[in-house]
Amino acid sequence: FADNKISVIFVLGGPGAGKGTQCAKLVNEQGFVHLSAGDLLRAEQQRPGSKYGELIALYIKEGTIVPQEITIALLEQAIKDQYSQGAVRFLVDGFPRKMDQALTFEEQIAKSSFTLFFECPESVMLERLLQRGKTSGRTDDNIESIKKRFKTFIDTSMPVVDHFEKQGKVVKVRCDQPVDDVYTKVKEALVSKGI
Ligand code: UP5
Ligand code: MG
Repeated sequence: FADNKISVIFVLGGPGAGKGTQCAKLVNEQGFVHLSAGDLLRAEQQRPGSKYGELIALYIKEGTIVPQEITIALLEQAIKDQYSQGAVRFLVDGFPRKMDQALTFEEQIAKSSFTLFFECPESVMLERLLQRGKTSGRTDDNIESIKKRFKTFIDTSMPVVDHFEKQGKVVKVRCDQPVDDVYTKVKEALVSKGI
C-alpha cells in the first residue's frame, strides 16, 4: 500500500485489557474496519485444510507468538479484501506483539498512524479472562495459559510499545473502568490524534 492510501491504528494492551470490546464499539460508531490478529489466527486454525492449524493451536495455548510470516500474511489478505470493498481506516487489534512483526508490517504493508495502548492492572485482566473462560471456549482462557500470556506480554510485546513510544506514537488509555467510561476516553484519545 502506498503511503496515505490506508490508515492503520495499532491497538495494543495486555490479554483481557478490552481491545476487542473497544474496537467493536469504534466499528459501530466511527466506521473503522476492525481486524484482530488473534481472531484471524483462530479462524485460520479452524479452516479445513490449513497447513498451520496445529501450529497455531499450540502457540495460542502456550501464549507465545505465532511466527510473523503466518500472521502478517493473514492480516495483509484481510486488509486487501477490505480495501477492495472501499475500506481505508483499519484498527489492527492485538498486533504487532513482537518487534519483528512491527518492523515487517510497517516496511511491507503500511506505517501505523499511532498505537492506542490499553493500560490495565494484571489483577483486573486476570479476573476478566477467568470469567470469560467459563463460556468462551478459548483454549487459552485458563489459569496456566493466562500466566504464560501475561509473561509474553511483558517480555515480548511491551518492547513494541516502547519502540513506538520513542517515536511519540502511543496514546494510552486506562481501561480498568466500565466499558462506556473507557470508550469515552478512547474517543478523546482519537480526537487528540486528529481523528
Ligand atoms: N471486558 C472488556 N472490557 C471491560 C471493561 N471495561 N469492564 C469490564 N469487563 C470488560 O475483553 C476481555 C473480557 O473482559 C471480555 O469478557 C469482556 O467482556 C470483558 P476483550 O475485549 O476480549 O479483551 P482483549 O484485550 O481483546 O482480550 P484478548 O483475550 O482477546 O487478548 P489477547 O491479546 O490475549 O488475545 P488475542 O486474541 O489478541 O491473541 C491470542 C493469542 O494469539 C496470543 O496469545 C498469541 O498466542 C496469538 N497471537 C499471535 O501469535 N500473534 C499475534 O499477532 C496476535 C495473536
Ligand atoms: Mg481480543
